[in-house]
Amino acid sequence: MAVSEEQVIRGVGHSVKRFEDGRFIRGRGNYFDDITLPGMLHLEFLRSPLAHARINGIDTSRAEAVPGVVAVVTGELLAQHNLAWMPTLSGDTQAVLATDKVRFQGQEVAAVIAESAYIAKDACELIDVDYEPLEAVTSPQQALAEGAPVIRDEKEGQTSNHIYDWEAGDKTATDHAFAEADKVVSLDTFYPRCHPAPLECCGCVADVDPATGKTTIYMTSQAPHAHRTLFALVAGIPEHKIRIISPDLGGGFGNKVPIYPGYVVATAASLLIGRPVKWVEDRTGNLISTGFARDYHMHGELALKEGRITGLRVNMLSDNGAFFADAQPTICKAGLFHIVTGSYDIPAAHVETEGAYTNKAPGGVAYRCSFRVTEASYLIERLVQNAAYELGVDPADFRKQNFIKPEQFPYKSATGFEYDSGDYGAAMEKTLEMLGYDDLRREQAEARAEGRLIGIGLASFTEVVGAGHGAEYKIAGLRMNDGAELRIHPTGKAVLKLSVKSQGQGHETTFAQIVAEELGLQPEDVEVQEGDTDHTPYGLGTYASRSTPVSGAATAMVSRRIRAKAQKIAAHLLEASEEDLEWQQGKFVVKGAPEKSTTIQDIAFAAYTNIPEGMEGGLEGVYYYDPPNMTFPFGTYAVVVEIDRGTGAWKVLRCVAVDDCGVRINPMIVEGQIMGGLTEGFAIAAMELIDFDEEGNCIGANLMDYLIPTAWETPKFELGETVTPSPHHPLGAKGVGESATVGAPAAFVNAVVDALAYAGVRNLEMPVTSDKVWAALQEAGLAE
Ligand code: MCN
Ligand code: CUN
Repeated sequence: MAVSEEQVIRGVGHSVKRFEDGRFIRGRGNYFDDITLPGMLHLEFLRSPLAHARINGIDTSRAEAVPGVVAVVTGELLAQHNLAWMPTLSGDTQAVLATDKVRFQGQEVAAVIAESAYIAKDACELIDVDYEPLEAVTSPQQALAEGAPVIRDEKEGQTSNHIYDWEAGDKTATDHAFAEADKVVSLDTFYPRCHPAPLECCGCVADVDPATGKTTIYMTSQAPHAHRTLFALVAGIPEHKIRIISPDLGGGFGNKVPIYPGYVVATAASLLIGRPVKWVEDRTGNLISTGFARDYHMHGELALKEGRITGLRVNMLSDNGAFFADAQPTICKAGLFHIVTGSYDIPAAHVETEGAYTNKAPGGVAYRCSFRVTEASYLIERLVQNAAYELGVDPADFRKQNFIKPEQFPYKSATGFEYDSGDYGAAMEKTLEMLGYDDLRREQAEARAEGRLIGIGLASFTEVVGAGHGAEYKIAGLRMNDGAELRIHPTGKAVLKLSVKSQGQGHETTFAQIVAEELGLQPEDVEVQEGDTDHTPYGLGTYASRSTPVSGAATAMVSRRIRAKAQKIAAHLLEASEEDLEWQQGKFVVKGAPEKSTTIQDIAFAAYTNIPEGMEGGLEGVYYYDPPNMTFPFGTYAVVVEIDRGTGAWKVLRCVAVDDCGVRINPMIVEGQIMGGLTEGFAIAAMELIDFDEEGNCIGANLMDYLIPTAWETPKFELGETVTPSPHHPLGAKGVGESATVGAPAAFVNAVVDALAYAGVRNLEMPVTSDKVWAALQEAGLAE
């Protein structure tokens, strides 16, 4: 059972191939749609064709008469069970099925439960809804204008479409900085609505057992424990009678954080009918009704004095759709948008935000960004580039001048964050070196002389990921901390159970590596289990790149706790005192007597068979980790583009990305995360757009209209790294899952703007499509 001396434990820092891929590449993944239960029924929604209309009546009789239809559920029926409305994660209410009005196109109006999904779908078309169309409100400016129709007129005291005001920072100090400035640079920009669009849409199988009362819901959930608690609170089902199983997920990207009407109606239907009910969302349903992203109108101003940024002022207007359903910590009305000071040492900043209801789908925040960090990062990185142009200095030099310096960490930002660690200059230098920046700037000038337009864009982002700590960061009253439960079996094989839930991030591999690192087991000997609330410890789930910062820390801590017990057993086995033992990876050795040692495997066996007098048997534990702070990963990205003066099309010549996420547990998986994130960041900058016409019709309701990138469009990425450990994380790791999507959009847009900046162009709006570039070329007299 002994581990040979030479055997390397593949713990932290090893690019272990992903264990989960064995089943995925064999087509043996287990998704919710693979689940078929005896007697299972199928649910389909009738969705509203109108963005805003009063419902005068719903006639379900024709649908009910269809053979195979078991029930037609309307909001009125749900209202009898007090389920027509549900609370949102931002403390608002959201219609499960429309009762009084429809408030966005695609809103769920009624549901048909039938023997097959096809019957249900056909029957939906036989439901007659008497709509009285109302004026549609499709922008927050329109929503807040005098005389706009009040969308949420069902809410007591709601007389306008205003949702919230929120601010951060010091207004007086900021005003002062602007009064003293020798230059002010401002930018108005819009971060448009886009959508995470995971490969697998949402859905569930709800199974309420009439005999036992146990409710089992197989659902596409990034946060199964939080969802179970909310189900218990809202539906009044005792929590121990609810079991949520989040099986393999085909991507999430934030889309699977909110609770959607589909889960609620399927569960209510199963309860009422006494048979399992499956709901499978189609692509259009996913794109038009589930958690969208962004939709932020931003105005930013930098106060500049002697080449330094002395102040930042931001006004933001957010379009939240028909229900304020952002998934975000309760105290943060605009998420973590106040990270907008970014990587810069800005002494004074003030951020004012306002949210508005519109006749659009609810649920903003999702899509690979820790609660509005992308919007913030985009704004500051665009502003900083423009400031460099106005000062006539190089954008890289201007950033370096204004970066928070390594010796300033932990750094208190003007909007209230405490950055844990960073070395922004190092990441920047590495990027410039990989890029060959100085040569490239020369080539850019030469190319321009020949009439070619080349642009170089930089973005030095700082993220804030890994929420909590639990005292301040709560969602719907639930503290943001997470658990890990570890059991070492007698033969030294382990099972690790987690509260977080992978959607493709490789947790089964990386978390096993953390145990491997701490206990000297091989990662293959650790099975990682997630997603089943009956069998995993409590915690708030996977989003905001929080799995490594929170559950990763819990895993390290529970492993250390077990190691401490193992040391006691080792002392007993070696007949030595505990203090005389030294831990070497995988074994305890008697100090000064290297021949006297016992392996973790031997200790595990003894834990069940040969324990010291008075000790409790077994080798297992659970740890709930409440992080003292968030982690602040960062990096510098650089993009080089060339613009076609004949069409406005731009192509990416280079994309260099240097990331610092502290200690990397699995470098290969981290690189995979970054490449995926860069692809999405590129797509947001270049093509992804959920738009609406004046009547509130969603343009972007299918993958012909909503463009997601394929391998064909995706540029080649060159990756680099620096390592600045987080001082408060037990392994020094920071989250990384969203970094690239946060940092990349500004780098791409900055590159295109940079190609045209010499001709006075200062802004292009995302997605930067060729027609927008073409218009800019024409205006600047550069079109060919
Ligand atoms: N990792 C590591 N070393 C670090 C940091 C992370 O080895 N210093 C590893 C982790 O152990 C994990 C992966 O990288 O295997 C991502 O870790 P982390 O940054 O902790 O993020 P989460 O696991 O919490 O994942 C969430 C994040 C979010 S919020 C979105 S959105 C997103 C993303 O991950 N959605 C994804 N990446 C995705 N990747 C895939 N394939 N699919 C999604 O839906
Ligand atoms: Cu906001 S996308 Mo991820 O945090 O699930």
